[in-house]
Amino acid sequence: FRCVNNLTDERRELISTLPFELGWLPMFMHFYQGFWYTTRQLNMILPVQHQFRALDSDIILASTPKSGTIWLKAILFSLLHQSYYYSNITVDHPLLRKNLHELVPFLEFLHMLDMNPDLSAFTSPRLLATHIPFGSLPEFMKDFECKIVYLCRNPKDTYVSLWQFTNNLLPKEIGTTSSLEETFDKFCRGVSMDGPFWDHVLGYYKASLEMPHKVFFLTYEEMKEKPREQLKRLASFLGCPFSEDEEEVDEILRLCSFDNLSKLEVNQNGKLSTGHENKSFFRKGEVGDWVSYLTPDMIERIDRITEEKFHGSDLKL
Ligand code: PAP
Repeated sequence: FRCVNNLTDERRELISTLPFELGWLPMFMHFYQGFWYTTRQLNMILPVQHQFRALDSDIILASTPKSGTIWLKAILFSLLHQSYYYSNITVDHPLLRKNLHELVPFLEFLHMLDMNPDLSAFTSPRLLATHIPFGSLPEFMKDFECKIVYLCRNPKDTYVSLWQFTNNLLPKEIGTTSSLEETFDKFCRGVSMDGPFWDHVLGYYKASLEMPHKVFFLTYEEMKEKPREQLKRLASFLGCPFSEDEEEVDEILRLCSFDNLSKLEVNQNGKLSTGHENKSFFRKGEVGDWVSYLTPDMIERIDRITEEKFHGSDLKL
């Protein structure tokens, strides 16, 4: 627990009762309410569960880690501010100056930085993000009126993206890479940030079937394949459909493209207050990069798990 600030005695006591295992980085992960978290993550999630008060107008972008959250943050932010910024979109859009994780913060981080964050400065509707699994969202959000947009990605690309991201976080003295075999085994056993990956996806998928007007389910691959259609679907779900003139759709997609965002000065050289380099959120941005990393055995294992976990649902990733 030594590397975690703000760990109250109460949280320390709770965490010490949970099953734990060494994580991908040289730190422990804990099994809480069916999912795995680092100590630091749990220290952020516990206060959110007790303190976050949603507004009916809130829009929450929920996602599995490394599913393209930052891309969807950009898209949702642009969508919600389209009339306000449209006239200046290419000149003075906030996306051109700020990292998306600052413009659309994770609930978990807000509550870590400040025990009672003041969200009143956010314009309505508030756009916030989270990686918290559906079943662990704050209790009163179960009867929520706010809308949730959920994003996930095929497990093989998710794994590779997470592995690459983790390698960037490894302390220099440990070396530059964490073992692909070891982390892959952990991922398959569910021991990864907010894992098991498949349970995370299923939780939101079921919620989207039960409450389609409140939970919108989207995959990275769908967004890549038919971005215009998906953006229009998103806009009508959020109650801000586009006019007949589809120029705005294309303008938002261009503004939020990997090519555009990754080349911005702020995303090439900026850093978050957490110490993460902005560029680490823009690696390749492609579907199917896993073919360069996974062996046939690994592919067979992960595909089998996906099939077993999603059996009985019509989910395909
Ligand atoms: P997070 O969990 O740390 O928030 P997240 O933003 O969900 O990360 O995912 C990062 C992935 O989205 C990266 O994938 P890769 O490692 O396979 O390359 C990143 O490159 C990709 N990404 C970021 N921006 C875009 C974009 N505009 N279009 C498509 N993919 C993108």
